[in-house]
Amino acid sequence: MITLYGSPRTSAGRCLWTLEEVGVPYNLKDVDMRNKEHKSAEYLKINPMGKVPALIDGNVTLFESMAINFYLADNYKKELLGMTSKERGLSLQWSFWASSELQDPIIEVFIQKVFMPDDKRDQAVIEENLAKLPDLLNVLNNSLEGKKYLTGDQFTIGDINTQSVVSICPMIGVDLKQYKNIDAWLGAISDRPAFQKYQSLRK
Ligand SMILES: N[C@@H](CCC(=O)N[C@@H](CS)C(=O)NCC(=O)O)C(=O)O
Repeated sequence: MITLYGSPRTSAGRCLWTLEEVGVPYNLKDVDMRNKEHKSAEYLKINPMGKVPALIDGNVTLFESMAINFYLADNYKKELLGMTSKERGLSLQWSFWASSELQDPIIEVFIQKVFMPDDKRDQAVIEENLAKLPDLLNVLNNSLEGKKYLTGDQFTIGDINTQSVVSICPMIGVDLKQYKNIDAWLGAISDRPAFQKYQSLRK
């Protein structure tokens, strides 16, 4: 049985969603981060980075949420990788883009707005990073023109990995409705039963 370490409202969430998409049984094991369980010697043997998520599947132990998602698709539902080389390339492209280009400015703002106490909040960091988002979101919005998903008609891990970053935007005050294609893409994703199950687990 697969074990996923983490909880739905962390980076483990995108893996939980993928587990629902592939439809295999799994255990979700909460890691008590308030009590630093993620830094315990026992957990560091599973994820030496001391972060969630991590996944154990038989003799396979993995960390890095987006890599876990590619592993799950490769093993349990290959179509989620993409059906053609082009789709697989696009799925990877958007996953790398989400983690290396889009995620950093979003997380910088998220940390300042959500975690930082009022007296420590750095408005300059917020403004500097918010200013990066329109260009990035326009790249995504333009690429989605005339497409249901990021590769076209085929839903892939690229959609999961990218949506899981884009979906933080409303929490930091970025209105996605102004990006019409992104808005339509989020709507198409929200119709998926696996996504709905994942959302119910976040509550
Ligand atoms: N690149 C990693 C990031 C994981 C990550 O930062 N997880 C956070 C929770 S969302 C964490 O465990 N933070 C604890 C820490 O950094 O000490 C991934 O995608 O798996």
